[in-house]
Amino acid sequence: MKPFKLLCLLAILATFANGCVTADVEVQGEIQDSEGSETDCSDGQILCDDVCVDPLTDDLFCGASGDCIGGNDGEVCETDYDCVDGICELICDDCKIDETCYAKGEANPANECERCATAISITTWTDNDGVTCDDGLYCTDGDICGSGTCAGTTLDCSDSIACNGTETCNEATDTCDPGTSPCGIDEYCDEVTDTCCPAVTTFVYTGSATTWTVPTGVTAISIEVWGSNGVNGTGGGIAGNGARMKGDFVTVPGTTLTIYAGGNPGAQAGGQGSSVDDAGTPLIVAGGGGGGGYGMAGGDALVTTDGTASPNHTGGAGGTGGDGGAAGTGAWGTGGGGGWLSAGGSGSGSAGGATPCRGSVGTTYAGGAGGGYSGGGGVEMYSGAGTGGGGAGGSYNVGTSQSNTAGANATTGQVVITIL
Ligand SMILES: [Ca+2]
Ligand SMILES: [Ca+2]
Repeated sequence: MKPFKLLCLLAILATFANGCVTADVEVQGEIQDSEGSETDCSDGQILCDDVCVDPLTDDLFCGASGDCIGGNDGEVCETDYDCVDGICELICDDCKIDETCYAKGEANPANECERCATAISITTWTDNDGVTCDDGLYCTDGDICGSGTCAGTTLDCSDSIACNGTETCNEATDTCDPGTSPCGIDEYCDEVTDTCCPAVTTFVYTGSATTWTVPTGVTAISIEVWGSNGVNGTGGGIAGNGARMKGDFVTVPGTTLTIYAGGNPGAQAGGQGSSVDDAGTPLIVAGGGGGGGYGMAGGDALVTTDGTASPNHTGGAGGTGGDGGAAGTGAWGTGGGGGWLSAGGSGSGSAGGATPCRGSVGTTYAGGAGGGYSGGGGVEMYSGAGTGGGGAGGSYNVGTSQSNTAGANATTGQVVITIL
């Protein structure tokens, strides 16, 4: 007979010996151990691996039941887990939220406006109001936590200048974008005074150079220059016209540009070139026309850089590459027109035009030469040589969006600067 069954028989016999008849024999928990002896586990415990354990609290046999073998042996609780009521549960020192432990004060990884506040709750997040945060939006400012949510106030993109328009925030590009200026088409926004000012400034011939300083905030201008015509000759000799040159230029605010609007002083003089330069470096030059000779026309100024010789008489060559033109020979030969870099050559009849871009004066039968980026050529003149008009000055333009016209100006020169 096997020991277990012997045990049961003895128990039954003992019951009869006591005079009690019962079939309600308590056998559960009366178990034989591996050495062959019987082991009693107290109520609520079961024998697992030869040891009586409480399956409700035992970390090695958590939730075990019955014979504690195979699928009845419960589960082993891992580190940080304790067996509670037969189930392995995560044990946290501070907060335990959604089966994860968080230290006291630790922020919710999914919401920086919530934190573990053990004094308030160890099982749910607590609002972390009043701390700075980032709502991820460029167009909000001063982001702060409130009611567990991060939010800011609308970012003020205004530059406090009205005349350049109202800036707006662009969330897509994380930028404050400029507005549309309320200034009129002929005005620009002066950001210093916050005033719409005339965009166009015109300079006319005065005989002297003047300056113009690029206003604050102005980064682009258009310059249009008109070279002066020459002076008509006697006997119906029509003077040549000046060139017109126009271009757009990138500017640095505060830069002072030098302006000269050409004239045509002197008898039968060649016209002066008109120019704008930045500290001696020419930006744009419009050549002056040649002075008229006796009954003979002066040359019209071209839009190319070289000066021209007399259109109708032997004379000096036009200057090239920014130099003055050559003089005409002969007792009354006229001087060449001045270029940007050098004066025109002097003839016996008149001196060369000065640099930069001044014309030469004419003699009785010969026109003076126009000035320009390169000077026009003077006219050869001596007794019996006939008559002739002066050569014209060349022009120059390093601007963009150019618009240039040869022989466009039949009066004295001017310079027009437009703020873009
Ligand atoms: Ca923000
Ligand atoms: Ca503004």
